[in-house]
Amino acid sequence: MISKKMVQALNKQLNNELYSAYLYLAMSSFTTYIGLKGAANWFMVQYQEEMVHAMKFYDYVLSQGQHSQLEAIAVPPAEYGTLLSMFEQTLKHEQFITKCINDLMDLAIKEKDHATQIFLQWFVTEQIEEEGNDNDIICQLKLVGDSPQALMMLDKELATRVFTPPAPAVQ
Ligand code: OFO
Repeated sequence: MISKKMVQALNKQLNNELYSAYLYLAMSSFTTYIGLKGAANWFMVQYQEEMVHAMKFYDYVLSQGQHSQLEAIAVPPAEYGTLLSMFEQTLKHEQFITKCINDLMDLAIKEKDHATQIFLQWFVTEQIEEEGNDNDIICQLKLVGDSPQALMMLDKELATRVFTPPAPAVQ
């Protein structure tokens, strides 16, 4: 049986994932505003992925016979600077999320909660991909430097990202 402490920690992460979604939605709005529609698409896909992450926590807590205590979502910044700065902020945020997932896993191990460890394993793997994607784009943006042409080319590439909805759970 899942502990109260574990449920509270999972609910906190549900809120973190909703904040992640909110942050990337704000970034999508900002990049549209400054004329980078490809980057806006990238952040919109990121927003959709974060909503999937949030719902995974929501569904898992229910599957354990508990329910989620929903809390207020923090307000994301309104201004973000350059695209390079935005991806550096994105990486920093994802490193924070990685730490949160690791802390949750540590708690699940401490409590010998095997089901929650299996559930969290997906997020451990996901965070490797999340940080990797951000690092790749940061490298590309450093190569772009001050060239508007190179920035527009990269923006076109960011426009190709598509959201893949998760496969339905096998019954
Ligand atoms: Fe960005 O991985 Fe969830 O929060």
